[in-house]
Amino acid sequence: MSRCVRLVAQTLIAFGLLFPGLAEVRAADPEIDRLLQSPTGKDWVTNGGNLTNQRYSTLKQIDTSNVKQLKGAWMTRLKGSGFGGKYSFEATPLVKDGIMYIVTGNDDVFALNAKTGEFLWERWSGIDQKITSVCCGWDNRGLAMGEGMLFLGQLDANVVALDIKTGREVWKTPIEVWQDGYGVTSAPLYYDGIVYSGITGGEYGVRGRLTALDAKTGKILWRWYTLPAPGDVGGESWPAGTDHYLHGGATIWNTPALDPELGLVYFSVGNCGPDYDGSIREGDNLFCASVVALKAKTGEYAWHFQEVHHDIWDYDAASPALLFDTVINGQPRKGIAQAGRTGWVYILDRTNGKPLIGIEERAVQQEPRQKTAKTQPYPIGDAIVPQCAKPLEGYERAGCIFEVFWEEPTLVQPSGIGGTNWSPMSYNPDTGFFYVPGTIRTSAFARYGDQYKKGKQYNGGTQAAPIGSEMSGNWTGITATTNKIAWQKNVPYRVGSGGGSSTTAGGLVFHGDPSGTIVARDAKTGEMLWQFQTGFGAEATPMIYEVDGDQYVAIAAGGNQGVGSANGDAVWAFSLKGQLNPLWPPPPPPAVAGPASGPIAEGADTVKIGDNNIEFGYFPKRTRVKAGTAITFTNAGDTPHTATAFDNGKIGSWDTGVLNSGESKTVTFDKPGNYYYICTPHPWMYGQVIVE
Ligand SMILES: [Cu+2]
Repeated sequence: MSRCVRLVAQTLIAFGLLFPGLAEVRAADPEIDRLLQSPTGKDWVTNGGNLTNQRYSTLKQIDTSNVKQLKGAWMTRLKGSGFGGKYSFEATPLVKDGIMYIVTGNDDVFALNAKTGEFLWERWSGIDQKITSVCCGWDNRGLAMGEGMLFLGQLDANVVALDIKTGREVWKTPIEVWQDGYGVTSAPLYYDGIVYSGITGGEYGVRGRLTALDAKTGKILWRWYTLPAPGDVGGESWPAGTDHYLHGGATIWNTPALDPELGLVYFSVGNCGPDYDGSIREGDNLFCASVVALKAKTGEYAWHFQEVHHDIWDYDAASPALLFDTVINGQPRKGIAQAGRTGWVYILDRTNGKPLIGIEERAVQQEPRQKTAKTQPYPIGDAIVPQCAKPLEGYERAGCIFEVFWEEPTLVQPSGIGGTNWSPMSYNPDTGFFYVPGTIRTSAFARYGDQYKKGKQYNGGTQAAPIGSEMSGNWTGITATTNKIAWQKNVPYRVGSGGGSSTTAGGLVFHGDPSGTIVARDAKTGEMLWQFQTGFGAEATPMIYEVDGDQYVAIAAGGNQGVGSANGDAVWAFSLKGQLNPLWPPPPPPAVAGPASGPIAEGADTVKIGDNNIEFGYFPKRTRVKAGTAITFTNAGDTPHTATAFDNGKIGSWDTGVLNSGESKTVTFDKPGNYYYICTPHPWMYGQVIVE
């Protein structure tokens, strides 16, 4: 080895670079780029910890022997930002040099002293409160940093750069228009002068894409469309002569990962639109429900792997893709893994997108009207959630994963929200396990027709959970080299739609819980070693950092509107020197679907939707009236809602239609009976009218 090469090698080892083949010569922000390429330690400078999205911290002051002593070091309430029924609080804080940066569901950003929780600056987004393109709760999954700036995507489809010292806006680039159905909920990724952003709108007939922006100026460098035009790679997977490629969804819910040595950026792609109606989009429908790799500099296509062909179940790839290195059959391998809503972890070779352990294409049940795909990929290994629905009274059809459906409601597990929804899994190189959040829930799938209308919901069906069906969750350690379950722990509430996991060299896995607790588990066994009640739904992913020699674990606690956990605006940090005790538990989220519990309003002939700052609910939820009563449904919220009959999964025997903010519709109930209803754009909202 020449002296020069040796010096470079020593420098790389000193920096502990993950990608040792890479010698970065010029970078726009050499320090951040070095941290992004290194194992995560004192600082946590990007959503997934570093470019791998592993969420693995090398800090080990807190370990399996002392984690029981953890207490609150500080707790800060973010002045009511993102506090309310329309919000979820899923962001992972970033920490650099003792300063924490956090964004709320209202896209407001706060800088806090990471040692004390004191405010350093705040930037209120001022975003339009009447945005109608938010499908699934107001949410922002986090920030990126580089070149003295913080970067965020907003629900109004702007990507914004802030001065990291003051919070002052440096640039703002509209990557789309919210009125056309677009928004951003994912945390961007910064690397080597480029900001990569996903986009949402998969339920609004949009055209998904990854957008790369110049970090300095905000100028759009390139866009790569997840819906190929005719003639593009994958264009043949859509019906010829149609414009589905402009409205077929395939949005990006989470932060990409990046391998600088291979020069590739990786991301997971969401569902096709209309979600539940495959009849009008014959073909595999690339790149819906896929993992995609592009050349990081130019956005040129490198490879893809589609997890679900011609998806009609909303089984998209929503959780972030994660890079890891391992050894299989004595060979070092470069892996990428993604936890799907199907309940499987898809483990691939990140150089070429081929399965690393094995994924079989198997023939599946057919429904010609839905133009179903002939085969579906079945990963070798274990699914983390049950993949067959139990029969339920009132439903004629129930089946397992990929069970077909048309207009007759059909029970299927996993549900269309997973398996694993948006929440990130983590990977611990010491155990070789992924730590995967799972939702256990049934969907009653039914298709109906839908017309594309600009900026409006475009679902083509529903997947509401049957009234009275059970909903729960689990945490699973999956062995990365076999895709088999190493350990699994059931939990009472759904996880995987809000918070994910992080893991440490101290042998621990940290995650939040909808009941409000933050939990530490033994990374080897899954045994719960510590829990602490934060006082609010703890449905964000924890992160780990160090200030002045002390290790901290931090989590945002503000609830998740889809799960129904308690709202809040808190950030907690825990350390071995912490003095703060737990708070009282908030009301738990529902573990059974529907309006089954709660008071009945006698004689109430008005129902408000989204009233009282609880956007995704009916008030009263249950009412009892005499036959012949006319009930007036009024949208008192910000978002368009409906009240639509839900009879054992069949919808629409009566319907208010879409009510915009302030609009009302009266429905007369002539016959005695029990009338359940849902909101079709938000099928987790339930109401009940009992007619005597
Ligand atoms: Cu609604």
